[in-house]
Amino acid sequence: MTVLNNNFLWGGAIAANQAEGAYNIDGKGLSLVDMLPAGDARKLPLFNPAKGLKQTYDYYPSHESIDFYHHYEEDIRLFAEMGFKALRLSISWPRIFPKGIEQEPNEAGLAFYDKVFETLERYNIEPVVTINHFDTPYYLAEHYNGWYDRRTIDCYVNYATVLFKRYSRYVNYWITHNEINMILHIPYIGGGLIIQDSDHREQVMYQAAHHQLVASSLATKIAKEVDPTNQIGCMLAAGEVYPHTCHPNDMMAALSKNREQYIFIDVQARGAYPTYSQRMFKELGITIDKQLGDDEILKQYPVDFISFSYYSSRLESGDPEVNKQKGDGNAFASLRNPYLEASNWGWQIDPVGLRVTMNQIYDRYQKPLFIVENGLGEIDHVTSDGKIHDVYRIQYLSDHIAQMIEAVKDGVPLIGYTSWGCIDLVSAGSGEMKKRYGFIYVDRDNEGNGTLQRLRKDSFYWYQKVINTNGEDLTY
Ligand code: P53
Repeated sequence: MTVLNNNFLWGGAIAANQAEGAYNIDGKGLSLVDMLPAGDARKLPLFNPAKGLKQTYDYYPSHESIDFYHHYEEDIRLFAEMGFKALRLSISWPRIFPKGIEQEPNEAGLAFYDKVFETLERYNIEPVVTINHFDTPYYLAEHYNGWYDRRTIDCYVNYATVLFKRYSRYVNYWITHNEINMILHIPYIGGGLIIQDSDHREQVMYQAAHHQLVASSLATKIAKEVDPTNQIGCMLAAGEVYPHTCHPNDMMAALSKNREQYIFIDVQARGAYPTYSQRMFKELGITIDKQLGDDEILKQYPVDFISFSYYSSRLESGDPEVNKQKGDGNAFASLRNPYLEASNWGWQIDPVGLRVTMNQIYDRYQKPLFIVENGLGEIDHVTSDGKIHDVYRIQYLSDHIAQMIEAVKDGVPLIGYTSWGCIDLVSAGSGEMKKRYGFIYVDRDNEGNGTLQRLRKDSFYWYQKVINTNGEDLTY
């Protein structure tokens, strides 16, 4: 007896800005990530674009990336070979609207995704489409300060409308913004924000997030008008925050930290800012500038499902001194949990945390969930006979999928599971290729050398079996 439905959407996830390359081909405009270098040099422009974007760099990893733009047929064929039922991918906004402000879309950009969707259809793979995955046109960052400017809502709505009209015949599942709460951690790629030292940082970030929320509801409205069967999801960078100890102050601090991520999903799933936001905004010294009708539109058009990424749980203390020990292994700073091991990038591995997180999210919203990212970024070695024995990745995925199934047994309705970076791609946080997530290895290194040849890792065959048995056989 399988626990998961027969139509459970097993698959993988990629994003245009990390996979496609072809950054200036067929009329594409510059994206936010096209301005970011790799490795340590990435930190300055990523976290402080007001300073870091003034320089030019030798190498920009997104410009070629893994060249999915020219390899999509081969890559989709490999996904089909694993038995994928779904592929989560994003559309590059500046491929469709190079600057973001145009009225008419770039036909060559649209034609590319026609071909991708036709290929997926041929293999019976359901596309799950992120409309904005860290991919606001760079022009809007430069000229509007991205999502801080209300006009960006109109640009997005125009863009989303084009997508719904063109692709609703292929696409049922849409995600309006990737990891909406990431705007608080990496506001440049989350919101196209170039925050100056003199700015009130939180004011800028929460105002921009408000515009994203309004845009998401407006897009939901239009999606339903174009095709009532369209399913719209929000997307959270999830991961339960645990209290550092059982001290009540630590518990309260963890609760507040969790609210910092749930606040946007509270709006998208329930249709209104939660009551705790009033005190939160007051203490941050910010006022959200809303226009007449904003609250109404948020109320009327909540999302249909909650999608999220899960890599790790986090820890928070109520003692500011203790919180100073947080590591920066991740865009989410966290204290070390003594019960968990960490990856080479310091991401703490917590499969049970996935079960906890799923239950928390479902208890909160009672809407279907969709795990649209989960996985292990690690260094892989190719043996002399072209094999990649990535047992560490298999173990990570097996342990997480086992806990995912526990959560489904707990009663959580789950649409699907698309593991992150099902084919190796450029890391969002570090720009590296060395941090690999894929079932499929891509021959390309941190400096952009390599043949781009695709190789099946051991995890490829393991995941094929998992899908084939609908999650019954996770052994390795
Ligand atoms: P990379 C940080 C923490 C949690 C999720 O991240 C994050 C990030 C961004 O660094 O983003 C998601 O590539 C995101 C993907 C990203 C993936 O996690 O830094 O949606 O675009 O690639 C993994 O290892």
